Amino acid sequence: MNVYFNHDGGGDDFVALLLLLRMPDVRLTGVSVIPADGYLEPSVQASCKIIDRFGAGDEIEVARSDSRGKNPFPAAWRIMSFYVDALPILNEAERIDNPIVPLPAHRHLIQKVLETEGKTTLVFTGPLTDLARALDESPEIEARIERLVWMGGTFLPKGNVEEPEHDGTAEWNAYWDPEATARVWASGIPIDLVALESTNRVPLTLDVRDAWAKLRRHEAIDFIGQCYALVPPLVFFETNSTYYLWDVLTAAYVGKPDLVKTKTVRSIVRTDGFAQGRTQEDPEGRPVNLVYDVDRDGFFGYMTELLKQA
Ligand code: AGV
Ligand code: CA
Repeated sequence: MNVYFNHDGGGDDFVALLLLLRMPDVRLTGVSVIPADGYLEPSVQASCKIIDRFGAGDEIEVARSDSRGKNPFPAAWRIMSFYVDALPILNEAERIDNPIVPLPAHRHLIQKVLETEGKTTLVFTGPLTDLARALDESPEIEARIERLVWMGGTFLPKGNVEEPEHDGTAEWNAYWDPEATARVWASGIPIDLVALESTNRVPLTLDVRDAWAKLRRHEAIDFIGQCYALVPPLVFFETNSTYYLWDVLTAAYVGKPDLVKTKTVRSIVRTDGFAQGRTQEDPEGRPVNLVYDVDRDGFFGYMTELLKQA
């Protein structure tokens, strides 16, 4: 399967990259980074270092996005990209071998989709801005895209945006750039939506951390243990900063679709006012394939198996 991966530099985005690198059936045709839940430079550098260290010798072009969102992420979350980039396990080598290309992300996406033989699956674990811009610039790419697998959205009454001028119904990746989300909805690309319905079932808990600590002799598991040491786990109750394995589940679904349950939902995207970024059920809306449930133990088992081999 040809996969083009666009991520936004959150802690779990890097773990998703690592998982995609380890999947035998996935051929990564390119990676791009949008500075949404992370800062641009450390997220780009960390991506290259992860490919160098865990990518089995493959070179995978990494492109920087020049997109900016309407509703920025809190700096307290974005700062994690600097911590991940500075982890000693990613800095043992004194240089970065993996290429960073000058093309902006949306043009890089267009180039890779057009030059790749056969169709490409897009995996997005941040906002959809680069895809929306790519579709505006080169609508002909649509026919060459197999589907979009996106971590984003929710149809639950409560999303995960807690901001003063929002009603709380949206998920952050959709809210960062509501117009881009709506642009992708307006396309004919099949969408697999790894939404909060399923990601809410995979919070980072203390038992998960403990299990990884025991397996830290495997380099890749040591690495993710360090990444997840930087964020607050779910102990007593969920808060706005509770960490889930959102993007990691999204990557795992690409490699092992039978871990989840899906159903078709018709929906629209709100771009206005207090509910902006909300994905909302609507009988007239476009169909999406909603990932609404996950086999939690199966997911953690699959993830661990992939990383043990690294
Ligand atoms: O809404 C989930 C998305 C995922 O792509 N991101 C984090 C994941 O990378 C935004 C987000 C929501 N809550 C967060 C987030 C939190 N508590 N910390 C960091 N990022
Ligand atoms: Ca993300």
